[in-house]
Amino acid sequence: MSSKKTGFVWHEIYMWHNTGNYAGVMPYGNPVQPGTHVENPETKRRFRNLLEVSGLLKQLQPITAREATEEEILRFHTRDYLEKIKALSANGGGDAGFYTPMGDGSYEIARLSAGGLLAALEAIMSGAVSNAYALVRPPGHHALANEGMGFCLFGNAVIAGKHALESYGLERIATVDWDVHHGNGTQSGFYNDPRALTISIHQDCCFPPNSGHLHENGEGEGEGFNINIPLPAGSGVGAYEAAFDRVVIPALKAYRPQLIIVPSGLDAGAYDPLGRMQMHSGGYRSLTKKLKNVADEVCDGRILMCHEGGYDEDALPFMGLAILEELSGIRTSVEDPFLEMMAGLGGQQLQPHQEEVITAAQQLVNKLG
Ligand code: 9RB
Ligand code: ZN
Repeated sequence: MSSKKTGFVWHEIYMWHNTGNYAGVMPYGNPVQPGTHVENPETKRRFRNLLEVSGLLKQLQPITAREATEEEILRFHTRDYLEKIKALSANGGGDAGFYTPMGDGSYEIARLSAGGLLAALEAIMSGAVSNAYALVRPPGHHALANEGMGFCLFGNAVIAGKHALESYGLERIATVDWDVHHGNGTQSGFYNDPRALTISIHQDCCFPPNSGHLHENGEGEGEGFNINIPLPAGSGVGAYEAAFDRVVIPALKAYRPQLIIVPSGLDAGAYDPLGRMQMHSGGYRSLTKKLKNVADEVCDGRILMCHEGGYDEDALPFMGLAILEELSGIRTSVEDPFLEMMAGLGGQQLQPHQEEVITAAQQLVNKLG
């Protein structure tokens, strides 16, 4: 086992990105009473707090975030979009696109969010850490080149992936997105590019609308290098493990990326308000273990995880802790009090209609050769 530590990115200012008054995901206005936006600091704060209270935080390597430069952001986004976000941010905020509220100063915070991944990537590539988790905000996996979407301003994982390819000269990277929603932005960033294998495992047609289908398989030179696994609502740990064993891990073994980026949304958790899946901390622990094993085999363990969605304030921190325990190889004495209850839910085992989707996705791996 590597003696190097797991890196951890956090900055309090990430929590100051203001999504404002909403009713969950819905803009308010009569007849919708104003409330809080679902993507607010609380799950992220509680995740970090549990890392601290468990004693794990002090055993991780803190990584200081930097702001991504304009050039780094423009590797993915258009100049017009960057200028739009900059102007909104300087003028009290507004909507960056499709259901993506932002407040005063969100431009700088979003640059620091993308740059948190860049700093973590630099630490991984220099060998200062073996792998890393960037607990950043705002999230990134829905953002398109010219439009904010689904609470995401800049495509953090795309910007990091392009940095790996263009500044570090890597020839192949992979992304494995386990957020309950489709990683459409990350998919779009590399859709024509065979240097990135993009994989998203998500709840079928949850968000964005009509996105994340099996047939979205890349195009041009990138044909074959995008894999979607749209699992039916209700899928549990058995379906996720089977999808990893039969699709994600074989795809990574065939492609042999030199770096694995994981847009890590924890909204596939059983009690998450925005998803209808049944994952729990044991499931995320198991998936992280599988990823670590394959990363050890193909890319010297280089895994960069970046935080995306996840809205179950109470149970999410335990899912995050399980992931960081596996990444770091350090087991704390904290037990997840939600685990037994969630593991006992009906439908945790792989069901035939879920297996059908996995079998169809398996065909796409064969094309990778
Ligand atoms: C609304 C619509 C949503 C729904 C879910 C998300 C989740 C993001 C996430 C974002 C926006 C539609 C309010 C469609 O966690 N990603 O990882 N908004 N969806 N129509 N309307 C009226
Ligand atoms: Zn999500």
